[in-house]
Amino acid sequence: MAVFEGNFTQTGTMKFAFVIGRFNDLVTTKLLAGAQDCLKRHGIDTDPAGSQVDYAWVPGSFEVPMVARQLAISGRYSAIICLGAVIRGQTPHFDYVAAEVAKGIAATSLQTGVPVVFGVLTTDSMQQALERAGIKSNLGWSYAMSALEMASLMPQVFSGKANAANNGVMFGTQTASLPTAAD
Ligand code: INI
Repeated sequence: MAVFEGNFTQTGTMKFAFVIGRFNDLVTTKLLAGAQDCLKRHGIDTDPAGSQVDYAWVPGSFEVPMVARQLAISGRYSAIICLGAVIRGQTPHFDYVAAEVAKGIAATSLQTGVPVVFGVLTTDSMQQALERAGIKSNLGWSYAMSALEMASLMPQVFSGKANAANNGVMFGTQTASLPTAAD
């Protein structure tokens, strides 16, 4: 039998996409910077002109799952990192946006088999959000770590081989069984 476990060392062939909400971009740009720092320090070229990381900006967290799903279906990525900041206001709007983005990201991951990281802060105040986006710690860093781990783990799970040599490679032929854009 086998132990399937991700690692953080064989990152040369990995490809990632970020989907980032512009709403509350004071927070989301800081989450992005933290995540990029983590990827860079694990050997990944985060330059948008390079071959390892793509970036998609969307108006707000509500739109994040739609774009994440299309990117996942493309089969081009080892993992997708979704970043957003949903901050409670005076109305119930927060609850609708937070619920939909969480459900949408979970569904995208489950339906496609591509790891989709839930990097959306849901906080009661801007202060709480900023504390988690760099003032105290930067959760963007942790979200990138989750992406690296899952990008390394999933090929092992798919192949049934622990520490498979194809660590982190996108799912290649397995995209044939993914839902299509028309689904
Ligand atoms: N989008 C966010 O990412 N965070 C929020 O806090 C937020 N609030 O509170 O309204 C928010 N709203 C915009 C939403 O995500 C959509 O972009 C908009 O409704 C258009 O579909």
